[in-house]
Amino acid sequence: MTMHAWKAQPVGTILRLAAAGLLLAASTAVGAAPDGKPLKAVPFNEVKITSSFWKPRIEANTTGTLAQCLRQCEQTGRLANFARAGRLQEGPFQGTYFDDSDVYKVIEGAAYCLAHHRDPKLEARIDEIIDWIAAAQQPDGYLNTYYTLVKPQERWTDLFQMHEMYCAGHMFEAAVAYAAATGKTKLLDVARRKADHIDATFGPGKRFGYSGHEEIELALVKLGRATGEQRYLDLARWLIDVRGTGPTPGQGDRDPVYIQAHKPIRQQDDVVGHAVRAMYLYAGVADVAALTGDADLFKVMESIWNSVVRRKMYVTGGVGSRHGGEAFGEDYELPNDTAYCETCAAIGLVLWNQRLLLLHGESRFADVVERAMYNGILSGVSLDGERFFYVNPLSSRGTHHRQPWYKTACCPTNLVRFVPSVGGYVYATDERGVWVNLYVASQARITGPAGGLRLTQETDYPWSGKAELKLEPEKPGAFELRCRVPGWCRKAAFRVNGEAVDPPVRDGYAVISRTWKAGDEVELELDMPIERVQAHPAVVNNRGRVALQRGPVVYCVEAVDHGGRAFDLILPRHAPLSAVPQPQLLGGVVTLRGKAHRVPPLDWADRLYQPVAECREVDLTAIPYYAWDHREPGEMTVWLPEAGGLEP
Ligand code: FUB
Ligand code: ZN
Repeated sequence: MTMHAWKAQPVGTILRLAAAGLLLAASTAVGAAPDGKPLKAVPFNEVKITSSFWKPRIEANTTGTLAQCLRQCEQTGRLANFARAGRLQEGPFQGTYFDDSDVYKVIEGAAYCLAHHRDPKLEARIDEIIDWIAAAQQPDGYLNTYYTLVKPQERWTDLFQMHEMYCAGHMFEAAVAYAAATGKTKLLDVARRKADHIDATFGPGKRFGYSGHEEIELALVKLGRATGEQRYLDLARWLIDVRGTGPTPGQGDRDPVYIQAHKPIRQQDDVVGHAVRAMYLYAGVADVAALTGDADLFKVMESIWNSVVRRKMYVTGGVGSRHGGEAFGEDYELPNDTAYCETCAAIGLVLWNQRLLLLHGESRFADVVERAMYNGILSGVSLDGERFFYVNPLSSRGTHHRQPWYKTACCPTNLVRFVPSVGGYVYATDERGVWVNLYVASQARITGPAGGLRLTQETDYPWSGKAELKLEPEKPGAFELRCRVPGWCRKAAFRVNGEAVDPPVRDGYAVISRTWKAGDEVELELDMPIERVQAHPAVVNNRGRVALQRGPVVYCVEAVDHGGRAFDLILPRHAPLSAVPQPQLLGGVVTLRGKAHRVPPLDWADRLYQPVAECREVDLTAIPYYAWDHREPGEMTVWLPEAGGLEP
């Protein structure tokens, strides 16, 4: 379906799209990328996760994160705000002006949980919340509890700061997800009325303005795709086109760099400003580029991608290094202890790179998705799903801990919608074949170019680089099976039905072309050694330091494994390290073990300097970064000082 072929779709169509899983895809690229290779993600509800790594996390998301988010939304007045704006209850607005967005994100997360498992009690609870949301909608379609309860005369006067479009965007996403998961369209109807209201207010020949916090752009594309309503797609495009061409309402002398409005989008080539905003914006730009095939937008994406991934991204996939403005810093400004790395920004990075992957079919984008997923995002949530990091530093003195909730609760409510949608990042299709983008044990139902296919993947990834894929096409058919060779992997071996094959690798994918029949098996072995990784020398704080990585997992050391200290460990370059499975530790991890050097504790009373002391050899244990802060608090660091870089 191209943009030009779209027309308004009746509800029946939405339900058919939902039944086909099309509204639950992590992102669906349609339209022509310049290199002509758009992919379609296999939606997560067609991918049953069997992975012993991901399954417990998806379960903890329902039992821990979702339950916690619903409880908190109730206790903090976020839900009551809707009842009050809808005159179902008396009372003032409670909380912060963007809190409506949390409720919408929780509904989106609940919808994904329901798509996995239809739980009538949960569904009834969400239906009730949706009734309150519908009651809060004003006769002209406007819906924002802060403005309705606090400043009804000031709607749309401060787009720079006040998040009205941001909240609307999250509502659109929730509405699409809930309709797709349950077939119920009450929230979708509310969303359409709200989108119609915005469309009647802003656009060519109407009011000028764009959101200070991007999000509505990608959400309008989602809503446009779900409803077939061309106006929503046009509005998304317009909001992107006018950004930075003039001040948005409320801007005054506020800094446009903060909201990526310092230049029109087509002139942007460096990622700047608030990190979450930037990631959402570029995800929306990728969506619009997919719909329009606009070559200029593809060029912008490439420059911005290089700026983020080659100069401003942490080894964990965290982005946005500065606390001030929650923002990107200069090139190579990647401090460890003061790293901001908001969980939402890492999720935004994944949303954006997934879209680029689907547009271009190049594994470098999946590499970014994977890096952020296993490190900078998963660190954001405790193993039981009940506590969260907003900020994800790469080193800590032991005072930074996950919290059950935050006044600004964007991160928990982003995690609740991200974790259950992980299955949507695993497979994709195009007219040539089936793409395996991530290695996650799963059973998928895929409609490929040669018809229906059941694909079973067995693997212990991310702890092992071995995977077995069993294909069961409904009928024998010729197509390509493209298996990603991750950027971290230097050697990959493949066998088809037990016979070694040497497929060509294109754009980071091994392409196995043949006529597939039921029972065919592909085994792959990605060499997964422990790597010492170094940073670009311009990252001054990492000079002389290494990070440990095995496969997609980045490691750290914690004081609890090293007699209460971690900052004085030094890793000799040639000290052997081994990967040790520890099923009982931290939900089941592979630790890295070896010997390190440590400066002995010295007497520092009344001294600021003293001669160096001989180091001692000590045992070193590194754990996956995502699992830190689950035991006794203490020092933690990802980057370790390294000794002895000379050849042995
Ligand atoms: O402004 C809404 C959310 O709160 C942003 O995305 C986060 O960075 C936090 O500022
Ligand atoms: Zn956040």
